[in-house]
Amino acid sequence: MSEYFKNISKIKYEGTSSNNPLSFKYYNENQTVLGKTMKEHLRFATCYWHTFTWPGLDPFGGPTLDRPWMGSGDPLKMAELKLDAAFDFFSKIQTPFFCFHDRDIAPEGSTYSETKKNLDHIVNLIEKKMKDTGVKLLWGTANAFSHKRYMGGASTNPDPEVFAYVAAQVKDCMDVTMRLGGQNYVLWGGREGYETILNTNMKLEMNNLSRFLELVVEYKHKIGFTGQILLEPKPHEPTKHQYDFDTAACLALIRKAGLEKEIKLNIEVNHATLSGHNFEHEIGYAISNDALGSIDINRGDTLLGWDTDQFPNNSSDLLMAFYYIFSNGGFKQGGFNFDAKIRRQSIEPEDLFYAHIGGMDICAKTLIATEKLINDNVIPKYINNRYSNWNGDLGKFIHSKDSNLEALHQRVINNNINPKPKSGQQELLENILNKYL
Ligand code: XUL
Ligand code: CO
Repeated sequence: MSEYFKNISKIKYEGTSSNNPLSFKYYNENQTVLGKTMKEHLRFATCYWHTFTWPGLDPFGGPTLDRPWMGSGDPLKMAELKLDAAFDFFSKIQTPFFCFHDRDIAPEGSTYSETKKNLDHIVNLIEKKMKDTGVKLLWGTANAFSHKRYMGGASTNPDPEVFAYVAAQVKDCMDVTMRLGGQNYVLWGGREGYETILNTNMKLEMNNLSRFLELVVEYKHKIGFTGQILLEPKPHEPTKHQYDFDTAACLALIRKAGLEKEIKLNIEVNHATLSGHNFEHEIGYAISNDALGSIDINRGDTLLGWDTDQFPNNSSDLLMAFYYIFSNGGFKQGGFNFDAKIRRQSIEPEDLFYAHIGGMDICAKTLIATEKLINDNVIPKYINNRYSNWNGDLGKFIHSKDSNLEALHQRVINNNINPKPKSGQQELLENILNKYL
């Protein structure tokens, strides 16, 4: 048990009649929904970076979160203190998984070798903590965006030495992720984009990014890592134009490298909205292309145009995305990672618990609604009916090898084809959905 969370005990399910703020109202890990327990379906992960490393900065203000491990002592000792608190938190909030960046768990040293030594030291401790607590690793990732060497990008940097450096860093991080039994490895290209076309060779940068993806996949097979490799789309922030803008842009990158069988996507709610889509669109697009790997569950703020990374709190933002995910079998290796942070005024240890309890409860509540929506079979009924003519003679002919523009031209004339518009029934469907919220 850590000193920092010593006043908080393991969070229990108490149901909606409970007034205890440190209890779950909907998340009952052993409750069966859609044939599996909530724990098995939701596969929640706490993220190391926002929950334990972010000090409460914003562009105008300094740190507000006064955690004991954020003091000015020996950085490695601080990392150990943070680790104790983190595993105490995971065990009490009961997310079965956690996720990390290499630099969240261990400090950067003054040389590459020193950094690696720090990482190995902490990973030894993490391995022991994972054994003692049973908490598992959903995914690991490398921070290739905070240090100034990466200011012009990592694998898309104009300097090949930076490419080599990030290759070394990702190799170590993949080794560590595999050693800790990670079920996925995530690539989020924080600065894999550019600020101005005035100084940018876009073609070279994209070729280099493609080469980097090839090297990652090749190494995965070399070491026998059985986790999924996931690319995480984000349109901008920190960089103005990012090559991994959204699901469609990521799929284009993956296809450019010929790796569509090897790389899937980690889709984040707030990144979806920042790219001008909504979450369900990004989920639906990925599933339709057999590319959904995992999700980062959070939300933005409609009045703020940046990545506020708030905890989810609204079922109507999530229901259709959940519907898509769970009517397509849910996650096997992926999960729900809370890539979310508390507000900078939420300075007490309890605030971290309230945030995760709220996020886990809203996901559980939405999962229960999703079960009803799936079992009532209402949406497929409308969709199947809308597309039903594709099962008929003409639909089949269009996809047959006998069809071509001339043959279709002939059919329109011979059969006097004269399509009649039909209602899309959007309002009716929105009213039906309302019953499940
Ligand atoms: C940044 C973001 C990252 C990735 C992992 O917006 O979402 O935390 O999830 O690097
Ligand atoms: Co994320």
